[in-house]
Amino acid sequence: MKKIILLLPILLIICTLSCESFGKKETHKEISIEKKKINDTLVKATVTTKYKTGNEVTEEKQIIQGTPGEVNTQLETYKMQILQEIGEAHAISHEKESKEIKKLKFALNPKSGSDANGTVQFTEVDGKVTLEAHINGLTPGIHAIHVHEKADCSSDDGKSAGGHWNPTFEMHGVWGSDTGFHRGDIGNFTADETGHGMITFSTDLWCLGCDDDAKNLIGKAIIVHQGEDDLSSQPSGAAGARVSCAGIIE
Ligand SMILES: [Cu+2]
Ligand SMILES: [Zn+2]
Repeated sequence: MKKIILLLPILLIICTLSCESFGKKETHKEISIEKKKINDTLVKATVTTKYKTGNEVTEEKQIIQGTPGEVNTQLETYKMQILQEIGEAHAISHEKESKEIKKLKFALNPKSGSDANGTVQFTEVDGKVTLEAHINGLTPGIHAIHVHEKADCSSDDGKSAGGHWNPTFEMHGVWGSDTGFHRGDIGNFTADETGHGMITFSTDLWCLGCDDDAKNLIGKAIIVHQGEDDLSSQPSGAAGARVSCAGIIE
């Protein structure tokens, strides 16, 4: 009995020395990496580092942009640094790869005394732009739709939008034709008996806000015509009045 009483104080002292780390809060670091492909040559990686100490969480974001090779090299270096700093055991790493999607949507407004209204949406994924237009209030039948050169729908007849967008100085024609075509020559679509029409169109010859003037749609306009594009008359297919207009702006 006497022996036990003597031992107790010694045990307590040992504990205050070696159990100090018990009370010390550990910091966990959680890293998530999100890679987005902007186009074939450009990748953007967002590295989010979360530091968790007890209930406290702080977050740090770092953006790395460059060619896929450059980004991967930088990410590897960064990951090595973190592992050295905190030890593999405490690092939880998530990696997610996704594609950057750009989306723009505009209202198509009636022109030339028509009732033609609707929406046009552009989506860019992986260097390819898709247009989707829905129009109501058209006369039933075939209508032309083009990209015109200026995002200016201010005039009543829509002529403020200028002529067909033709950054490559080619002839008006069928999209993809060997004899040339405007980068705005989308073509025709049909409105049903209720006056509704829709068209989808995809191409890698367009972009939304890139540096290539021969591809960039920003600053141009979408025009829907009263008539059909004959796909041969110069300079614009003899498609008649401009019945709906939308500026493509960022
Ligand atoms: Cu046109
Ligand atoms: Zn044209």
